Amino acid sequence: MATNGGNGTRAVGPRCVALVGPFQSGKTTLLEAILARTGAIARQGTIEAGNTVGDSSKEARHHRMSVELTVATTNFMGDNYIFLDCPGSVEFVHDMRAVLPAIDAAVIVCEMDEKKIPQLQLILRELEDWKIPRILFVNKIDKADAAVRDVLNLLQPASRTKLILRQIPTFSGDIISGFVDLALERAFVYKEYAPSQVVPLEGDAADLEKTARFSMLETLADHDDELMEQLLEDIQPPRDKVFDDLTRELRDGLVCPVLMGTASRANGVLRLLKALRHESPGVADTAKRLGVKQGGDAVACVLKTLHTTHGGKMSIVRVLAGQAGDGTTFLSGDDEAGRVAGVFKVLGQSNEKRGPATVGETVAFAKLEKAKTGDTLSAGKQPHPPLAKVAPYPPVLAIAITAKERKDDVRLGQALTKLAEEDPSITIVHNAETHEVVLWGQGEMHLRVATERLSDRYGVAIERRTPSVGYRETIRKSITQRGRHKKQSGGHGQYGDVMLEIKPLPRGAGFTFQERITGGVVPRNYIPSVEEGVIDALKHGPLGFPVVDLSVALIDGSYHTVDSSDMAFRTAGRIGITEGLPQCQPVLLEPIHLVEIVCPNEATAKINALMSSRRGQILGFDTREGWDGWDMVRAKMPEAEIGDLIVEIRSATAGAGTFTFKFDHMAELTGRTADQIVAARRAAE
Ligand SMILES: Nc1nc2c(ncn2[C@@H]2O[C@H](COP(=O)(O)OP(=O)(O)OP(=O)(O)O)[C@@H](O)[C@H]2O)c(=O)[nH]1
Ligand SMILES: [Mg+2]
Repeated sequence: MATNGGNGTRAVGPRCVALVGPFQSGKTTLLEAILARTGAIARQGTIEAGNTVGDSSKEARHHRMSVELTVATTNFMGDNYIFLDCPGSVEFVHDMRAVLPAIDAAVIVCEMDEKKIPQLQLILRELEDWKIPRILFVNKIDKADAAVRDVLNLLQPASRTKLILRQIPTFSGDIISGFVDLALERAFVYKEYAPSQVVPLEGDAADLEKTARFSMLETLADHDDELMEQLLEDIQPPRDKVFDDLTRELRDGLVCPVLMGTASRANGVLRLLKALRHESPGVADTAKRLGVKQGGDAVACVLKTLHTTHGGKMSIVRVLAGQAGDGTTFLSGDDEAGRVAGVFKVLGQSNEKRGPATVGETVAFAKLEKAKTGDTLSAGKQPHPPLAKVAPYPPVLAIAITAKERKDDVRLGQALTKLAEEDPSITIVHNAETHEVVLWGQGEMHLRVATERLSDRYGVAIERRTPSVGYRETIRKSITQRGRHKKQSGGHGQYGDVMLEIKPLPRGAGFTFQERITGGVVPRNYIPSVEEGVIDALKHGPLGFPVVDLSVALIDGSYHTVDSSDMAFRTAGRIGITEGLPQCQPVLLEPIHLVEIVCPNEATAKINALMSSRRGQILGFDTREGWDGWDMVRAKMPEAEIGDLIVEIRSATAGAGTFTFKFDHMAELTGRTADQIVAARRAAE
């Protein structure tokens, strides 16, 4: 039935469709309904029973939310489909963002919930930016009321493209019992876990249908002059023309159709599948959008990287040209990505071995040891230019971790490498100064899941702490201080004697060392050792922190022909500093960062208050460029206060706000706060 596709044809070949949308809108439940409806699974599971194909990892089940991508293969009316169930939480958004470039279409699952509009807007923007054809599925219609008639007014502000209502609900009493499809002009009543039943379109519903259909056609006519004329002349356009327009305008990203249903009862699911079947584009359009030529060697895009307990490393890839299977060697850029050792069909946690993958298919390739998420793989002699690598958002929250048992240190290192490979939105930083391993991520839950994976999947129990703040100390007063090291204990003695001039330097100047020795009172060859001793001592000042912004000059001293040595002068230098600094009025320095917060503008006042309450100095706020209804607040803020800032920003903005920060300067800190920090440091030592 090759009708009503763009230019008259339905897309062919396997499709790759992502299920995206705000947190908890019902994506995983919708996937379940789709899989049951298409026969991939026998029975529709539920989140509550913990038996869904999506969210089947231990962490997802435990938290009752999606914490990673789920891939599911099915077949609908003879076509292969891969559905990518993406997490809705902003903390796990990278798994969604990484798959977007290579998909054919997205289904945005949303609710009639005003609070979730900013989140919806964020997701729609990403899809709009990538020019991904998209369909909105308004879920949880079983909980909706008459306000559903206003659904477009609620949702339109989140979308820069025009939304187009494809279905209107029909009521039985207060409850929505079915819908009218405005393109088909047919009425349906919902049946639980079964296809909706066609019923006569009559009475009120028929009148409402006429009006709603007219506005659907008007929107379509914005991009079709012929249709516009027909509407002006009151001519009913033929049904095929309406479908052709819907298809073309969806594929070109000119409109975003809105369907509705109840995923938990599989209502509205068949209509959604049919819209995907007839109207959404296929791999030919996607390859064209990405600039991948057909007819040559295989080209594929890595959507996700997994380390499985039994199969080793798996790369979820979409093949965008050619064919690849066991033994195919891939290049990624100029490097070899590896050789495929096993092709698998994926359904949630289960993998089934299969033959080579051809254009359009999404499969798991085993053992591509060097492939990374986002890589463009080429099976030819030449690398393929990178298609679209999505950089993760900069991390916003950190924890310091250590293996509970020393013997696990090496395994922890290996596990962290795998963890970061699976999830590039995690960053691991080794802080040489504090000897901390710091795990940076996208939020509390993200980091919690990361540590659960370390213990459950990789068997490394860890302890977590708040990471250290990068405090420093400096001095306010200059002095001259002697450092003398003399030891006479039989045989060779030790002798070193230096006079040091210690002076504060301006903020940011760091450390300088000079020598102003006259008459060789300290022989040349010992001077570097004096400097080493000084540097040693500056690592740990009288307040317990590294000392910065000072100059030390060696101005005098004495030596002994037999007993002096590099070692002795090093010790003398160290003693001079250790004894001198406490007399220089040491003062604590804390790092101050420049923070930029973006938020929907109704939250701006709250954000300002939040910044002030955390010792932030607000520099100003402005509308966010290119973002209607959003602001950007800029402030300077101590690092110590940034710690869990994201948690409060999210709670003030229904999860939509976020921030970036970068180091600005070190500032003196005195008084109670400083005393507490110094006392805590002493206690820790
Ligand atoms: N009433 C009603 N509840 C639903 C429907 N679909 C899902 N739910 C419930 O909504 C909650 C979230 O469902 P999920 O399928 O996990 O939602 P999700 O979008 O996958 O969530 P995240 O992936 O964590 O963002 C669960 O308690 C579901 O049972 C629906 O159509 N109607
Ligand atoms: Mg989910």
